[in-house]
Amino acid sequence: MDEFDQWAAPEYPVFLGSEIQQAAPNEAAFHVIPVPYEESVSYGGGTGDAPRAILKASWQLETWDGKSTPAELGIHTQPPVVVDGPGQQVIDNIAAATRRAVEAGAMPVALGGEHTVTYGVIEGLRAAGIRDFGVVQIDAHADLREAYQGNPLSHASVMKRIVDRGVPLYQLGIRAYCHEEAQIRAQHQGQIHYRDADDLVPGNVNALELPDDFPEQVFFTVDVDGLDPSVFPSTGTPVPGGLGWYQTLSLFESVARQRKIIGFDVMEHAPMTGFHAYDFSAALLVYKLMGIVQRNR
Ligand SMILES: [Mn+2]
Repeated sequence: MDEFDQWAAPEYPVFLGSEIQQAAPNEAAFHVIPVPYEESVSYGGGTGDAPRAILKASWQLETWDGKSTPAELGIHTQPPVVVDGPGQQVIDNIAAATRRAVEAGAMPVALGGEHTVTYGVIEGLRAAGIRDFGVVQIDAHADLREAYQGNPLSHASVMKRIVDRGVPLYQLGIRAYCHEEAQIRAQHQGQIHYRDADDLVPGNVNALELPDDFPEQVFFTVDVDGLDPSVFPSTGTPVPGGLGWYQTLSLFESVARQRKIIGFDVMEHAPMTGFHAYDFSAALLVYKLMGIVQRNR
C-alpha cells in the first residue's frame, strides 16, 4: 500500500488520515483493524457500521491528545476484515489480521463490530506465538455464558471462549449477569477476577491493583456498554450505572502502569443516525488509549 494512501479500502478511511501520513505496516506501532462483524445481536443493531464511522470521525481528532502525540509512533490501518461466512471462518479471518499486526511488530487495535470479535483477536495473538497474557475487560455484561441462544460464538459468550483457552481475565464495570455466569466466576476462582460497577462507580474507583500472579502482558478489551449510557448510549444493550469517561481512562492507565499492554479493542459501538458525537467519542477513546500506551511504554 502506498504510504500516502488515505484509504484502507473503498469507504474505509485510514485512522487520522486527515492529519498524518499513514505509516507503512512494518513501521507502525499500532495496526488499526476494522472488523464490521454483526451477527449475534441480542437487542439493538448497528455495530457492523461502527468501524467505518469511527475511522471517519477520527479525521476530526487532534494529533495532540492533551498529553502526548501517539500518532508519532506510526498508525497503520489495515483493510477491513472479511466478515461474510460462518462464524468460525470470521474468527479465523480476524485472527489472521491480528497475527499480521504482531508479525509486523505492531500492536493490534481492533475496531468492532460485536464483542465476539475479541475472541478472534485473542486467537490471533496465540497464533503469533504469544501465550502468556491476560485480558482486562471493561463491559456491562460478563459475557461468560457457555452459549447464548444456542450460539457458542455469541457476543454474550465471548469471554467464556477466552477463559476456555486458559487466559486469565479481569472484569471491570460488570452490572448485568445471570446465575450461570456467577457460577462460572466461582468455578474459575483465581482465573477470573472482577470489580463490578456497584463497587467501582459509587466508590469512584480510578485505579486497581492487578493480582501478583496476573500475567505481565495484557490485552485490553473495551465494550463501550461498560461506560455509562450517558457517555455511550450508542450501543445495542445499554445498562445504566456504568463507568465514567475519565474513570475508564484512569483504569486503563492504572493497568498500563503495572503491565505491558500488547493490544486493545473497542467493541459494540452502534452509530446512531444524527448523533455523530458518539462516533467521535469512540474515535477519541481509541486515540486516548493509544496515548496512554505511548506514555507508559
Ligand atoms: Mn461485551
